[in-house]
Amino acid sequence: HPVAIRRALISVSDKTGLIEFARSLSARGIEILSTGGSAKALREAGLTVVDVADVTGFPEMMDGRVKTLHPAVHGGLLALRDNQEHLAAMEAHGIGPIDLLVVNLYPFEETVAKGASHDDCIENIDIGGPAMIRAAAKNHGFVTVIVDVQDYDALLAELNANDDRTTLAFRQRQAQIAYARTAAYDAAVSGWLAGAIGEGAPRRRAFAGTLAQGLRYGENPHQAAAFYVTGEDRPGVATARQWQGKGLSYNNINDTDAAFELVAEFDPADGPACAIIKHANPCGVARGATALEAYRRAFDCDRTSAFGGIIALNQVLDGATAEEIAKIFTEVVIAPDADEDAKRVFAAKKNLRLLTTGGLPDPKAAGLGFRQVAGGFLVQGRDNGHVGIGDLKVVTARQPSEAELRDMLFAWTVAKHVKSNAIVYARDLATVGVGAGQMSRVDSTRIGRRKSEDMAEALGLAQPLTIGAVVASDAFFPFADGIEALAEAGAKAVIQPGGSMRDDEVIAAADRLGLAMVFTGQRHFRH
Ligand code: 93A
Repeated sequence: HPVAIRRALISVSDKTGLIEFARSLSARGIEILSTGGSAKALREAGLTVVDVADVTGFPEMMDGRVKTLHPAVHGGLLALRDNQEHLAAMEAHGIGPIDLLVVNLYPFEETVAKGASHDDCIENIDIGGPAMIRAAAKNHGFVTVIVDVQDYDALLAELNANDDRTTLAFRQRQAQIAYARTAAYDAAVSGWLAGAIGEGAPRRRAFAGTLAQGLRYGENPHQAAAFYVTGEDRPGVATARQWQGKGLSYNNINDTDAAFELVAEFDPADGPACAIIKHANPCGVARGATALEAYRRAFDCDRTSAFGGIIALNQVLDGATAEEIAKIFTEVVIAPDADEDAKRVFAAKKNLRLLTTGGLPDPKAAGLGFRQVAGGFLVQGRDNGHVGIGDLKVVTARQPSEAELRDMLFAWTVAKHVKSNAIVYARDLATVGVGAGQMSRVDSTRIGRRKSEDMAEALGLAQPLTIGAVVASDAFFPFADGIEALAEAGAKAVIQPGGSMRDDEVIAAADRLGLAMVFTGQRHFRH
């Protein structure tokens, strides 16, 4: 089904590459119809263009809201070229066929992203563009549609290879891209409206992202992958600037996100914090008087796992911290900013990627999370739960000290970002043992303890740092055995949601073992 192109309609907001592309079309004898701004740009470049207004017999009106919405355009796009009735209708109404449609839409997403006014955003909702795109894509049996400036070259190559015609395969592929574009566009409008009216619930929402980059592969080399961005106004890995190093991999992006979302929990006004992530779980998180100290303390939680990890800071990366980080192999460092010294230090480390975000996301902000299941996907509100000191309920005879309370809230915040079942041992605002992703909570307590014992041996400490530590558990203890295991590890205070059927037994065990325990009333499962 190769189809020749005789008449094209060009209506583009993004005029990148337009002139050169249109010249190529013109040189092939293709007639070009165009709308106001596009026609002007083409004419200024010396091209011959027919105004759409002359085709429709109507001027562009209502600030351009109505320019291409006319049977002379839509009939030309939709008519079946092998249908006698359609051809007769064209003839009767003086409608000429349009064989190629080149449209890119009003920049709605960019307008929202730059914080434009409500009216500006509304005005940038394109109606005529998507209508034409959908019409041309429906009629891809005869019509070619191009919606992305990146596909101009592909079309020219197609014409070169097929004697100035397009194949059905090419038109189908472009139609598929076209519908992906209009679907994403409408989803962006719906998402923006949801934000404007405070509709945070995941019901009756359309979801879509814009392709940001293809990835070399997914979690494993045999899986294809790509990175889509949603245009959400949230500093993080999707909007970060990369200063050096090769492109991020699928796993890098996932881990960098986990690292940055975790470290963002710690307000820089309270001082520096550092998180080191491996396989989406933290292997060390700490606060410190300086970024350097925070990094060293995070590193000392589990030096073995930190190798090849991803590091996030909640404040500017400085030269001294960069130098310390550069001592071992690290995949990615992400921070709100990095000073010149830090950039200089990292410049020598070709494989290390440095990302800066310009700020920290608000961990309490609403948002949506997605998870794919066979044949569908689950949507839920982002886990933006937060527990303050006033929310804690002491349930044991022993009252926790102020230092213990401070460390418990720290451990609790970290536990929110550890895969369930999560057990986090902490002291002096640093993790000293993390048990992640186990099917049994008791196993997580044991793993955290063993990690701490290994580090004590490696660092030549007299005893593991879990002795005297506080512990956070992401969900309640169903039985007393978890508390017994923690006491055995030497922990002295526990923070957990509470709410188990056997809370009485669990509290009695804590009392018997001399532990202080607080309930948060909130759970942080993470899978
Ligand atoms: O305001 S619209 O929704 N009404 C229309 O009839 C219409 N036709 C094309 N916007 C419309 N367009 C859009 O105008 C195109 O999608 C394109 O983004 C833009 C090109 O306008 P110009 O050629 O004047 O720069």
